[in-house]
Amino acid sequence: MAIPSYAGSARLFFALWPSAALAGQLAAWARHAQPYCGGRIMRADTLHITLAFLGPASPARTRQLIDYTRQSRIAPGEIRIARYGSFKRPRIIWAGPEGRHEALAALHEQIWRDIAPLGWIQEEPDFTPHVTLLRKASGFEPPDPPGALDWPYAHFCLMASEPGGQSRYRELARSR
Ligand code: 2AM
Repeated sequence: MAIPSYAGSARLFFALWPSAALAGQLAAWARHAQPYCGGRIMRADTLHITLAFLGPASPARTRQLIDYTRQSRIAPGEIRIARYGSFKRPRIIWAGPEGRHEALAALHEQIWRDIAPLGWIQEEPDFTPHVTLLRKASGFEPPDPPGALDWPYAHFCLMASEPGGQSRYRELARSR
């Protein structure tokens, strides 16, 4: 796959992307919370869990990350999306697992360990796996969630968030 011409200004991140069916169910979670919390509902095709956020990368470093992603293999797992949560300062309402998800935490650590030799240093404070459902929320007391969702995963993706702030994401590579 060609490296996009905006490489350098795009922000890169590793993510788990849901199937279209699961994204539709997550979108229903967003619609369910919106009357309570306000904010802007994220488009179903943008919903994901970020495993590691890198930020801008030069074309050469982007190529290294694409190669890393393509040769990676992860243990398949499952996430039970069972709760709403919120980040008040960025005004986000999200969906995520109940409690700590050991396999996701391990995957997050593994990715950062693997890309350290490429010069990437983990700057994220702590890892809270979540799917952002609403942005610019005005209320932070979401309702009880609809029924839990089971999210099986078998690979992760290297994604580029295109400049412009419209939540336009492009897959650059995926693991095996
Ligand atoms: P958010 O949904 O909680 O805003 C693309 O922007 C993805 O990277 C989103 O999942 C976003 O999380 C995440 N992201 C953006 N900036 C980040 C940062 N500084 N640290 C961690 N994750 C970030």
